[in-house]
Amino acid sequence: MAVDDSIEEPTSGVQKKRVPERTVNGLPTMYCFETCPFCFKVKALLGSRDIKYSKVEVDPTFKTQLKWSDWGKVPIFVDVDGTQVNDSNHILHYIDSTGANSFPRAGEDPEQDRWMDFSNQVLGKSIVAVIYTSYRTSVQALDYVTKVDNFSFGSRLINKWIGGFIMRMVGKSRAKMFELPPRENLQYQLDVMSEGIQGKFFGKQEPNGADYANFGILRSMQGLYGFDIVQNHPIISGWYNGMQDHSGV
Ligand SMILES: N[C@@H](CCC(=O)N[C@@H](CS)C(=O)NCC(=O)O)C(=O)O
Repeated sequence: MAVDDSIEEPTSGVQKKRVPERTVNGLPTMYCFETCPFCFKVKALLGSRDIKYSKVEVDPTFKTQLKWSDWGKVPIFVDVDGTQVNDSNHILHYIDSTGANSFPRAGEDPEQDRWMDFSNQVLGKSIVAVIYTSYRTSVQALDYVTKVDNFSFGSRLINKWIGGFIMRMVGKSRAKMFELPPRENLQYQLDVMSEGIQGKFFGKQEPNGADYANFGILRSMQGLYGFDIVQNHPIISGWYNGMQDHSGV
């Protein structure tokens, strides 16, 4: 069968085509969901660096505000010159490289790379297994998410109840990825993560990409079921508070 290679798959990272018309108020612009863990990574870095930016809250049901983009996930970052960057860890590197340039680039520091990958591959999935550990905790989370995210009034209730059911299924499938039950697994993953924190941060004296990546994931859990595991962790709780002070997020 012939393959149409004129159709390009959407890719992560910096895009060739610039989209200056997608910036808002002449500022760097982030397309996000308010409660999205990957978006919190970027908000934390922007906050730490005191970078002014515009936020476009995407409607999670129809994603109307992303129709212009091949990449259909949040976060998407559009710089003032129209440079579009997709995918949270790529966005962290882009923002740092065009500003303070204070943490190693991808491929330069295997430890930072390892913990940045960990944020998506392990930590993100571990928190989902905990937050959506039962139908009750799932509906509780969706009640919050549908109030805070940009859902239209009409779709809020449907998303709370049906979304709660769907996310319970997602939670179950995430839980299957780990040997331990969800709460014990998160506790264990935080223990593992503590090994990467050298001094105050993964980046020693100052946060690096691994700090923003993992903090963002955990920040999205604040106020939800299971956050007590983060708050009570002997190492992670102090690091988390330090990141919160640093970023103001
Ligand atoms: N690898 C991506 C994952 C982004 C992601 O999955 N975002 C979710 C929101 S938390 C999303 O946009 N989901 C909508 C969809 O996939 O249609 C990143 O790190 O930015």
